[in-house]
Amino acid sequence: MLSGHSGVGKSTLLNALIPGLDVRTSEISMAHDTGMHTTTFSEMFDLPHGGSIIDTPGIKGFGTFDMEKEEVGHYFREIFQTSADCRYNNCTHTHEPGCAVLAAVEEQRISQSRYNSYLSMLEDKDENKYRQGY
Ligand SMILES: Nc1nc2c(ncn2[C@@H]2O[C@H](COP(=O)(O)OP(=O)(O)OP(=O)(O)O)[C@@H](O)[C@H]2O)c(=O)[nH]1
Ligand SMILES: [Mg+2]
Ligand SMILES: [Zn+2]
Repeated sequence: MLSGHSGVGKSTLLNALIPGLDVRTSEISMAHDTGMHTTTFSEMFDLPHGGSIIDTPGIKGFGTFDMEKEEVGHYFREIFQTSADCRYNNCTHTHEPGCAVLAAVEEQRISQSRYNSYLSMLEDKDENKYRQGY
């Protein structure tokens, strides 16, 4: 069974092992310099010299499953504290008027890199990167 992070080349290896097989592989994402999800379900193939091999979908990063989108900010101490001053209590701190977190990032009271990490975790939720069951 081939298992490992998404984009490490599991399906590419499989295509190399089985002549004629053309399992879908993905281009390296230019934006993140990493592979993108390609294999979406596990599948078993017969090897030419006997035996079988299973290709599985890889995970893209550490899982933030079991966490609601609105909850992501709670795990960033300074974002959580600052969010008490946001105008809306369901503020996602991305575009809302009166967002205290955006103001704090602007004024460098919250570090840009921490805020970027927050955004990338939100984005993960949007893309539904993490499959059920992981
Ligand atoms: N440079 C380099 N690129 C590779 C290698 N193996 C795979 N790639 C490239 O990495 C990208 C992702 O490969 P995949 O085979 O789709 O990755 P995967 O592990 O099956 O990914 P998931 O299906 O998302 O789990 C493709 O663009 C491949 O061409 C390698 O050994 N070297
Ligand atoms: Mg694959
Ligand atoms: Zn906010």
